[in-house]
Amino acid sequence: MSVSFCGLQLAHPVINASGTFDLLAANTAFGESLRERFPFAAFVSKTITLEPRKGNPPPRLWEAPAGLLNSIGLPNKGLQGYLANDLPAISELLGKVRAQPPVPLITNVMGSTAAEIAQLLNACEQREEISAVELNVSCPNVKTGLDIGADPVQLEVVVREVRPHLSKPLIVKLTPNTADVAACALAAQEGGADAISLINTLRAMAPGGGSPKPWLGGGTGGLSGPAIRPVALAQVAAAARRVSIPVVGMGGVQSAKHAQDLLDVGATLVAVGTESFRDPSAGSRIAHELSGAAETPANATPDHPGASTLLNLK
Ligand code: RRO
Repeated sequence: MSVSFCGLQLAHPVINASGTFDLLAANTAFGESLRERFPFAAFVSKTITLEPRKGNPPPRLWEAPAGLLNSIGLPNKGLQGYLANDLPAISELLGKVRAQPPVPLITNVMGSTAAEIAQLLNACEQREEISAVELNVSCPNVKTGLDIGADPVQLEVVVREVRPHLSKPLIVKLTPNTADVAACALAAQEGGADAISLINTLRAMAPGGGSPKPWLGGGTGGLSGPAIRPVALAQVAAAARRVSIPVVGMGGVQSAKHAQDLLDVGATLVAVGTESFRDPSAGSRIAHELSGAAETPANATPDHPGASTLLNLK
């Protein structure tokens, strides 16, 4: 089950999607059992920006049919707050996790210009607790950031410009809110990314319940969860066909079957996101099931009866 990813040795192919698992809160809630059975083979931090951000006004969440809409808006302590407070705490905790090989930390960063991103990468370069960086060019909840990731030409220019600021592996997290995700994947690779990850959430809106004002404080939000799983599969497959660097696939993964589907279309790693809110141990459950998944014929246990069964069509 162990996997080599951008020079990192991982115990298995399951990691977390950025922003979907608060490690410090989970430690307070689950303590020793979290350290005993850590759900992920690598830990990805929530997105960090240069300056502190308060995030979007509430409400920030809406339960969609088969999914979750978020308009969190990147609340974080900013680079200095992260380096001084969260990074030491996260790294101390990861050091106490009983896992072999140890669980590396991937820090997720976002900036609205190449100069800002370069500053973030410079800081990550200097901290040995950080094994790799994921560059978020795909948050649907802020005006900046999305455009860089949606336009392959701009994306390649930015990745190429910031690349020299980091000798560690650089993963570029792509947006699904673009015309041609495979072109963006290739642009990230050509700019110098060591890996790509996808998909982030799909831009969506919750109704205002009779009011023209939408429910979420930020207006629109990002859709995640089972609803986006087929979109993720299509986009991961398209991206993996176009690039030669490793791909981290995510989007609605709830079971080993869903993880295996992404691995089958070319992902090297799979990230679990929304499912961890429902079941914080989902990562270890999926990794465990995945280790035996090869014994199950691909179509032996369909996870959905399918339209023909539901409609009683033969
Ligand atoms: O914080 C957020 O609102 C957020 C981020 Br940074 C992201 O990358 N994806 C998302 O759905 N929400």
